[in-house]
Amino acid sequence: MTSQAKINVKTRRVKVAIVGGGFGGMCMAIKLREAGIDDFVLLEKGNGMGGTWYHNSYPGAACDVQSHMYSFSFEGNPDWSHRYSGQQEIHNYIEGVSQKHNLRQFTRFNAEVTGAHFDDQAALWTLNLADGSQVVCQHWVLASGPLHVPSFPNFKGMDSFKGKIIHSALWDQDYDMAGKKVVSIGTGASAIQYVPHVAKEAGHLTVVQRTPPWIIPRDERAYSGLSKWVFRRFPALRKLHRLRLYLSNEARVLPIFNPRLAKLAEPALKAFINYQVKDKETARKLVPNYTLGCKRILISNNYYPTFNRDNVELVTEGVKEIRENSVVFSDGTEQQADCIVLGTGFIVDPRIYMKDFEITGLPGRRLQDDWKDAAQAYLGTTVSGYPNMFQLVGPNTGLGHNSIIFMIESQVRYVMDAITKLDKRGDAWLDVKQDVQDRFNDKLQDELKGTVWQNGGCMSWYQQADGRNTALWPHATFQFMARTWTVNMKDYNWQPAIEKVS
Ligand code: N01
Repeated sequence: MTSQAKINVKTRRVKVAIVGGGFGGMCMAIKLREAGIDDFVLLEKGNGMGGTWYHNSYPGAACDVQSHMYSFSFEGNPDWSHRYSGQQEIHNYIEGVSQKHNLRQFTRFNAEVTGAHFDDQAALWTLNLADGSQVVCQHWVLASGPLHVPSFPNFKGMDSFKGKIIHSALWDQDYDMAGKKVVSIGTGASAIQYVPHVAKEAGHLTVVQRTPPWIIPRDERAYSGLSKWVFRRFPALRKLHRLRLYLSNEARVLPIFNPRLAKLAEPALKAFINYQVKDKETARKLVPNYTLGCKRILISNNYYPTFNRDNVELVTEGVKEIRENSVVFSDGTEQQADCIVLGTGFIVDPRIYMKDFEITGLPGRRLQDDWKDAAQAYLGTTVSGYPNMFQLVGPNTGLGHNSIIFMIESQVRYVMDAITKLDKRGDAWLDVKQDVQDRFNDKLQDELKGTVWQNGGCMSWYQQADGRNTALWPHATFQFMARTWTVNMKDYNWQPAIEKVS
């Protein structure tokens, strides 16, 4: 029986299926349309476009990359209100881009993909969806991003808590914190953004810190009406502004390779803490004990001053247990709580968050098995044994210093080149050679050894439990762009179309 014969009535057949409607999936869809390929579907598990920027709506949610950089190069927006935009403004931008390119017409919302299986006889992928339907496609692009499955800590007694528990990525807009006793756990990028806002609402806020982050001042400013007019009237000047921001961000890559350089900036940042926090003991607790850059460097002007408020307390003891109405710390102290806010981040290891997402490739290949030791891909985009499957922001393409949209655009260009070359050759699939992928990853891991992420004296979400960094690209972003500019034919096995084989 051919695989076509197995297709049920709920099956849709397309050339390309995209999984995820965030910046990555949208970019892919736009570039397919520009290439004249309308035979695709975008599958989004949520009910709107924007991915991270659709789901993360906690108070104070904003981007710590400048707006003119954190937007598509081909969809510049002269009207950004501030150097750094809030979630709502970014989401409005996303909606505008989506409308301009008619992306909704190609999108199925509430469409959660639960598995993907390759049929090498038909040279087709079948994607299974949670509602029981299937999509059959020649290519599929996994654009779900690494930061979409919230991580819930498993504290003793957590189930017995009678109050409200809110995760930063699943904010309950209807819950009123006014006058409540709130315990917030975690001090990462999300927490430092919502803490100042929660502090203003809550009766009492306890901030539980396991590891202090390094925080640099936010060079925030509003764009004047004149700047916006100039950017609108002279797009070249807007592009120049973007280039300037790009280069200043890119310069941050230097301390990553030279932790001693990073150390030089630490005294100034300690002074920043002492300047902003009145209580000396609290200020001391807020100083990190690892090298700047080892964990993501955060930016804020209003996080530290929050600790000058009478209703805010910093706790550095670990959480021992949670009771019906309180949180107990490792030193035995107990804090009454109406609400616990979890700023505890995301499950970022794809081997864990994709454990129920079965992917099978060429005969005998299962991604969970192939990634048993570590998630690996070639250029973060293709995986040997999984023909015509592409990932955006896959292994080792994350950034600690610049806009991820730059990486996404590079990857999408690469995927488009792969699809175009395959079509031109009339082949059925392309599959990256295993030795090419292995050499790429061995070299990458060697290069990571000298970086602040491995030598900076911290553990971060950039690393797997064994310390291996499968999250970040350890070079300048233009080096990634150069590597992904075109698909090198020699890196891949090209499978002639089925008709030619028989
Ligand atoms: O998550 P995180 P996040 N007990 O993993 C603590 C992006 N982002 O949501 O450091 C006690 O960074 C944990 O402590 P420790 C950005 O890429 C971007 O804040 O592991 N504490 C840490 O303090 C970012 O990196 C923007 O010791 C526990 C915190 O929880 C990524 O999202 C804005 C704990 C988790 O921090 C994730 O950021 C927001 C436990 N059991 C987010 N478990 C932009 O502006 C965890 N923690 C673009």
